[in-house]
Amino acid sequence: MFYSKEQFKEEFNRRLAVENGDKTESTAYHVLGKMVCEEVMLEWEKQQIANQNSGDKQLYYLSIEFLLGRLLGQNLHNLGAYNLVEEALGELGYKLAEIEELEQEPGLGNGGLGRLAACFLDSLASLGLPGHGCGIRYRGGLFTQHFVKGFQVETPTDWIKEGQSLEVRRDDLALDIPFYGETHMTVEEEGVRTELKNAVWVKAVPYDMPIVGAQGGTINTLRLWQAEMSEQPQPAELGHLMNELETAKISDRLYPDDALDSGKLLRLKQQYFLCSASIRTILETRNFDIEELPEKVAIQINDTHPALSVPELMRILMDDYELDWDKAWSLTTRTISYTNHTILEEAMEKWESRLLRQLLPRVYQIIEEIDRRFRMEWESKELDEQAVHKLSIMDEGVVKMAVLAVVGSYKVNGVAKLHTEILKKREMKELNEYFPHKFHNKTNGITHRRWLLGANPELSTLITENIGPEWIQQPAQLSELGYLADSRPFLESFQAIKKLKKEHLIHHLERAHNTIVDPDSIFDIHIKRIHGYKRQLMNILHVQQLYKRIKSDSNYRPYPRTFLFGGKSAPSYHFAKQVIKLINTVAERVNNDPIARRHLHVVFVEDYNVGHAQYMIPAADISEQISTASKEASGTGNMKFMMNGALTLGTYDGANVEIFDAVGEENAFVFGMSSEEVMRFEHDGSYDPKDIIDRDPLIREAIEELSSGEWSDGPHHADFIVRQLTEGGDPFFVLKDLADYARTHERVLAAYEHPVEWAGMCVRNIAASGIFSSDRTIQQYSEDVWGLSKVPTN
Ligand code: T68
Repeated sequence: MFYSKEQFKEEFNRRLAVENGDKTESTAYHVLGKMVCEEVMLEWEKQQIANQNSGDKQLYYLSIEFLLGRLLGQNLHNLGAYNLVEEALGELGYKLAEIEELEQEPGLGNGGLGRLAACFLDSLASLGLPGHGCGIRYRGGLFTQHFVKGFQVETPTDWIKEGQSLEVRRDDLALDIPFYGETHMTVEEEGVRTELKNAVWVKAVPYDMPIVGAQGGTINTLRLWQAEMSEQPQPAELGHLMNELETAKISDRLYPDDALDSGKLLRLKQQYFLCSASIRTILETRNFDIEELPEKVAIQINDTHPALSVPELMRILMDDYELDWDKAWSLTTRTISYTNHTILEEAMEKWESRLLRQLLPRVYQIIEEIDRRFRMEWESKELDEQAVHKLSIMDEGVVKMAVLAVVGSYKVNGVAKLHTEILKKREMKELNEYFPHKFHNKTNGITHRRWLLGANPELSTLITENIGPEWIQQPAQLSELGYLADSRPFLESFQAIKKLKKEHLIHHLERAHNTIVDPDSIFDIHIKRIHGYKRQLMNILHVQQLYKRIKSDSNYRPYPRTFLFGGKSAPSYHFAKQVIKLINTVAERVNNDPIARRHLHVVFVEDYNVGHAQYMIPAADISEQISTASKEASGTGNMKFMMNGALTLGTYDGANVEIFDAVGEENAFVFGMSSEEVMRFEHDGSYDPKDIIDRDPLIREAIEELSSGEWSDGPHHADFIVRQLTEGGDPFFVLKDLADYARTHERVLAAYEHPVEWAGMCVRNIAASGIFSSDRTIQQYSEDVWGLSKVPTN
């Protein structure tokens, strides 16, 4: 269907005619979606069968989130049909870009962890490696964010509309998952058998989506599980625990509110549902001897949400396959590997034992046994209290999922060099000493197909015209651009494209938000989840300072800047919600001031998502990566900006450190405390924000204004923020880094006065960005952890 323009047009028109001649964009979207689907399906089915029969090792990537973004354009690109379809549709009077906008993006994720999973799927298929995703088919993705009087208000998002064309429900592969019940042991000749009796069942139905690799060569599968009422007989007295409503909740929402026990239990149900269904389907469709499991299957768990995979695989191997503990343990710990994405204490998952015991009695028993055996191994050693605590899976009435994941995996990785070092030397020091060969680093990456070829076709074409097309297959070849960083004509073309991408963003913002932005201003962009450690607060405090200076000093008339923000706060995260309100309040004031608005503009993009990011990143001049050093495990937005020729204004944190190394600090704006300093202060508790407030008049003024209610409309919304910055001890060192941050912005302004040199810096960033392609990351995982071989294609 996609071989020639004429053939495509003919087929497209034929199908359109069947739709009663309706030529709206919406019909065109559905027709095109169906055509892509049919193109993919046949080949996909063939490959699924071939994969199954080949005996080649398969990877399963288990993740509670997959933040896919829109898929129509990605599939057309990867089928190599995008340009053909764009032209053909153009001749028929349609704009492909506008048709693409009709797709509701599946928001099955929240932030970096989910988007990473999506980039990895793209790279696996594009590198021809047999790697599949396993997740949950939430009916509602992440909530939709609205601003009401500047506050974030959440409404549910229903991404599953009728006729999602690229998924297939597989009733033939549905499974029943047991919850609750009691364990029964019987002593038999061969040993003790354990069974779960009186379980309450939930049916898991898989919906499969094809993941099309570049050049359409390899098509892998993303399997998303949906919870439905089971047809198994339910125990009369417990059936109400999984009635229709309770069952449907399991795949209803991503991250249900876990303030109450009922919410906690629901998250636990989701996690077990994902692990159990995925592992069962892997084992039940296998065509190899169970003892060969580690040679045939790799299971990667994306953070600890799927860590119940460890006891669940044990349970199945022992109870269903009747293997003894040692054999089951050996298979499990040679099959599962784990990626850690955070060291933030509050994000380290701990489940109360009483909840686990109640919901999953057999799994709980196995966790107890894993803990007991592991404890026996190290108990004879002389360990201090701290070490005992760090090595305990079960501790003070909770199960620590990260420790369970480390003990049950053959490899454990952090997601950037600095993060891995912090894991090995501090957070998981004792575990690393105990398992010296387990820990390794795999610096994150992003798919250049979506973030450069897809989001910035103009820049991609310019690159190809100048260094040839090899970089598309081998992004490291982008380094060839380094030679052009001093070439005037090339830099001028780059500048023209940056301008064009700014115009595209402006047009997008006008359409989506009714906001008008100055195309000649510096676009300074801060997009990511709203969180204390990501320090959106520092950014907006700096904007406040600039505003004050413009108002009070008639000689200060800096080059115009537009500060763009985007991101959502977790619904129950009060501090982050106050920061959102503050940004919106500052925006309102600055944007409505006749003098200030010539120099400053603040735009907070509502309901930030992958689609917005694809407009914002290519238009950026400055990429704000200003987390408190040591807190951001890696960051991946930083890589997307770099690849599109934005300059990083950032701290020595996460993958920023590797970005600075790759491009040279002279091509970035580096500031702030180092991770050692931060950790030292945290350790000795000697940081007191009051010292800074007393010493620095600008900061004192900023705090006083916040306290006085000057930056609040109505009641003192900023009180909470002020308290955190003062009595709260300023846990993210906002005040400590603010002055250096402000000075660094002055450096940015000075550099921007030299457009040619600036463009040269941008080009050096693009040239150095190849190593941040997720193709590199996946290649390394494949070689060091998974041991995959390329899928042969014909
Ligand atoms: C992110 N983690 C890291 N976690 O913050 C980021 N949700 O530095 C890194 O680049 C990225 O992972 C990919 O490695 C998350 O996104 C979560 O979203 C999360 C953690 C716990 C509970 C819920």
